[in-house]
Amino acid sequence: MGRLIAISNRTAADPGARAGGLAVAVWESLKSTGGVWFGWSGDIVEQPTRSLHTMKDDGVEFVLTDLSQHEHDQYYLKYANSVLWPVFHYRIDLASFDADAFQVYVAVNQRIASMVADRLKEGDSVWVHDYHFLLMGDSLRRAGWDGPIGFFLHIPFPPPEVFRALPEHLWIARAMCNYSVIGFQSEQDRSNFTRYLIEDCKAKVLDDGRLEVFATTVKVEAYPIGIDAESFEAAAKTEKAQEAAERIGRFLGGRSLVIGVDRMDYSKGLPQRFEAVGRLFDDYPETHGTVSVTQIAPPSRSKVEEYRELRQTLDRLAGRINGDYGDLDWIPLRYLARSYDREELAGLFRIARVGLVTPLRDGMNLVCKEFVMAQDEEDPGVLILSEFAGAAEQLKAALLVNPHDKRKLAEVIHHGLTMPIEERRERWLELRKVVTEQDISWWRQNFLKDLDALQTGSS
Ligand code: GDG
Repeated sequence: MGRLIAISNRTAADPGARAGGLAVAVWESLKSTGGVWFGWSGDIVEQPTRSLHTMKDDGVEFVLTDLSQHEHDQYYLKYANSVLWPVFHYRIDLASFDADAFQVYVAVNQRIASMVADRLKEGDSVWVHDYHFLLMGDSLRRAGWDGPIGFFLHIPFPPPEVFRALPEHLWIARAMCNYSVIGFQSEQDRSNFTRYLIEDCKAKVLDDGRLEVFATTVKVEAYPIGIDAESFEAAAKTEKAQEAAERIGRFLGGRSLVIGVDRMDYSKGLPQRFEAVGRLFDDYPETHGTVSVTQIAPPSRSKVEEYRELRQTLDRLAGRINGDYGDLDWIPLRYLARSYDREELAGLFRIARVGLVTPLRDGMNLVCKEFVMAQDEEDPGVLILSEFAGAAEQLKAALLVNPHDKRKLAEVIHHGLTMPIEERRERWLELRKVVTEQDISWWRQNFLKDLDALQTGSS
């Protein structure tokens, strides 16, 4: 294989950012091919120049650009995070449509494409990540690159009826068809995108499954992303993990722990989850004083108005539940708006009786896979998973729920808390098998195999 060239908004240029599975997976591929990783430096400057930050680490080159304040506001905060993020999570109601922001989004995709195109060599394969760069394939083609370009969307792709709400839907879809391979997290996303291309763009499905559309062919597949299962399992057994488990154990005093860990984002279904927890305490008095729910929710993208509102809603709901049910020696629902180390999270997952992962919509959701790998095989906890997370297509042995149905969710939490050990083990073994077999390397290899096949075909 030739060099792999990765493009993503944020890169792992900072060694501290390499702990996550995705960063490690991309890093490994880049290392083995002497590849290059392009993206945003994370800095905002008055006036971005064409001067780039470059650095080399372990054979991998990073080429990073700053964003201007205007680009950061329009491309990143507005178009990517206040238009694409809500619409792709089926939340047209939260989108702030903005034609000017789209123009800046186009310009940033083109600017980064030109900085990439200058450095591409024959034999390279390009791998673009996520919703910040939907147009990158098209921009690279315009800049003269005709080699393979793969694209992986980490968030959901909505049904055509929702996608059409985006004023720029046709522009975006047409641009996306310049990718050679488009990877989605789930069959649901793949079928949503394919249906849009068939209904709106007269796409034809070829015998080999590829789509013929806009006078080109594109491979559209689901490649569900995994985690570094082995390393997360090991993280749960570290000293740091044990210390975290002991700390929370002192607080629990023998009570059962129900845990949730999510970035504070409206897609994660936190208000609905809190309301279901309220129902749990309303409907099952035996949980009073015997069950403690801890939600860890590190704030994210705090500049966007919806996140501030979400924070207020959660404060109000937690206050209500604790006010109604709390006692001198019991806090029913603890909500911690801060982040913890990966090992600490693993330690908390390990001693939890129930893991609550109930997004309203999620591309994949990695937390549920991490929860599975952190469990103690002698006494595994129960995973409650939203049917609207991409992971639900793989993790069928979880207790699958509709997060909007709060009464039912309360019932399922109760069921999880009282599940006999035999059933817990049986379900966990099945979940563990899927998470270890379909891990991050499996994902990366599947995607790159399909991208490489095009390289071979084109050479
Ligand atoms: C996007 C898609 C898709 C969370 N709190 C802390 C912390 N985390 C870690 C988790 C997990 C990661 O962040 C979150 O990943 P998710 O998959 O749950 O969600 P998104 O951030 O929305 O990710 C998603 C993913 O991309 C990958 O393709 O699965 O659907 O939305 O690893 O453990 N990590 C640390 N402290 C925290 O407090 N260290």
